[in-house]
Parts: sequence; structure tokens; C-alpha cells
Amino acid sequence: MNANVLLRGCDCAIITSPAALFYLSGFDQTDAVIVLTNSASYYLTNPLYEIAAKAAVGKEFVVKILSRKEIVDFLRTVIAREGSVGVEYEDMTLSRYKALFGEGELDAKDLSPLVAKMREKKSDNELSRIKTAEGIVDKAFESVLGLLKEGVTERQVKDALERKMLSLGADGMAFDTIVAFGENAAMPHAVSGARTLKKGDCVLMDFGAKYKGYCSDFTRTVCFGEPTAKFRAAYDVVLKAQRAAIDYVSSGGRNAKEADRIARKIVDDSPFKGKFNHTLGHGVGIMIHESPALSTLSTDTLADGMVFTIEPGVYLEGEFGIRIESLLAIENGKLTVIDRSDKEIYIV
Ligand SMILES: [Mn+2]
Repeated sequence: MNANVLLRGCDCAIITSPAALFYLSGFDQTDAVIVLTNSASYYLTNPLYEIAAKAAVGKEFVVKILSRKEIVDFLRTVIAREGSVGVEYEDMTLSRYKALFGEGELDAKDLSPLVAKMREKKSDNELSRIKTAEGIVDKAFESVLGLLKEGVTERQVKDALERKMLSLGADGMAFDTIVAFGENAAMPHAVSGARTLKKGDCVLMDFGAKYKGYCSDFTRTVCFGEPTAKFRAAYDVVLKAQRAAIDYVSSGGRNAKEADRIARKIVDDSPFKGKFNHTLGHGVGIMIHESPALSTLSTDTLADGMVFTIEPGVYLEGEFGIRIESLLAIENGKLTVIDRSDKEIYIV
């Protein structure tokens, strides 16, 4: 899908979200704006980025170096000249909208759903960057297991993981790394802190690298010392739920809502009913969370070129949390599991 799709419902598309700027031009930075019309495509940016933008932005764009005020003036002129205009509702602020369109009724079309669709199916080049990013996390995971010793803090393990990802070639983190011990792992998005590791704790690690603009996403939960029977039972349920959802997609199942239902039913038919309290998965690309959605409300169909996670979990307040996350791609009709690390219960 190329940029022209954005002009299907309007004469002029104003693109402002960093993900769409990067997707369309290969270069994003704060304050840049892409303007697409049927006759020309512009990349507007300020003098701070003149040299970088001219080097990085694709040849199909006319790069214009303008002050912030001149960018607004330029956009107002284009808006006045073109018939209908589209903007990204999910990115445009009200103050910017009013500066461009005045105080009248909202009449710009919403391009956000189209922008999400446009980015949903990955090219070979995009897929290869995502695979490289996931290869980095696989290696970082393996390297950090040796650090799990009594008394180490969540924060120390997090720092080690991030240093390892950078040394393996990551350009940065795809999101804030989560390392959570024991009862802290019951919070799906725990913040890593000074909690020290004790015998019997679970260790949940959810992290991702960014490589050439693309994200990876990975979660494993390991045990430090012998786990309880309850933990083992919960781990088995999560792993079974993940395998069932992956089997469904790999055998040609393409309904994202059904994948969620299959995994959730396994948890809900177990003693851990209701303890899988988030969606099954999400698309991954330039952004860590993007289309498609694998959830109870999803209307998405999983199709060729899509990259997405399958990450069921079980979370017991005050006790432990377990999540196992894989990154998957559909390539030429076949499902590829991109992460390679083992998923069987692992006791350090
Ligand atoms: Mn994820």
C-alpha cells in the first residue's frame, strides 16, 4: 500500500505523526509535516534539520525549510487552495488544528485509520529489520540469565539487558524495559525498581530493541529457585494458551478475535479464570503497539505481511505474574515465529 491511498478520500493529506513521517519519507523529527496533494508532495521542516532532512528524505518529496510560523502559513495556503483536507486525528492537537483551520466546525477528514492500515503490512525490508531487532533481544535474554543471583535488583537486571541490546547493535529500546520479580510481576506493566531477587521468585522480563526504526517485542518468565506447584500449574496454562493461539494462526486461522478467544478460553477453563487481564497481542512495526489488534473486540484479519505478538499471561496479586510473548509474521501465507528462545519452564 503506498501513500496515494491517503488521497483517496481527500484532495490534500497533512501528515504529522512521527511513525507516518518515518514510514513515508524515512525521516521523522518533531515539528516536521508532510503535505500530500495530487500534484506534489512536500516535507516541511525547520532549519535545525535542513542538512539531515535533505540527506534522508526520499526524492519524491520537495523539502522546504521553514520556520514554525512559515509552516503554518504554508499549510493555510494549501488548505485554502485544495478542496477537502485530511489530518491525523490521533496526532493533531486542538491548538494546531485551530491555527490551521480557524474556529469553525471540524471539517477535516480523519486519516488516522488509513495511516494505520497503510503501515499494517510490512515489506521485506521492514520485516528484515524487525527480525534483526528480535534477534538482538533473543541474545540479550540469554546473556542476562547468568546475572540472576540472590540480591540483584530489578533495576540492575534491566540496565544489563539494555546495555546488552545496545552492544548487540540496537539503536535504542522499543519501550521501557520491564524486569519484575515475584509479586511485582503481577502488574503486567510493572516499573523496575529496588526489589531484590529472592529464592522462589519468578522473574518476568518484557523488552524490545529498536533497529533502523523498527521495534521488537519479547517476554519470558523464568524461576529463580524451585517454583511452587501453583506457579508450575499457571505456567503450563499460559504456555498451553500461547501454543493454541499460535497453532490456530499457523494452520491458516486468520481471525484475530478468534485467536484471542482460543487463548483466553484455556485460561478461563483453568483454576486461573479471569487472571489473563489484557489483550492477546498487537501489531509491531515502527511503533511498538500498532495495527492489527488481537483482542476480544478486534475486527482485524491477520494477513500476509503482518507482524504481531501473541502474549497470554496469568497474574495473581501478591504472588506472581507470568507472561510468554512471541513475535510472529505471516510470510507468503505461512506463519513464522521470529523469537527463538525456549519457552519451557526454566529454573535458574
Ligand atoms: Mn507486547
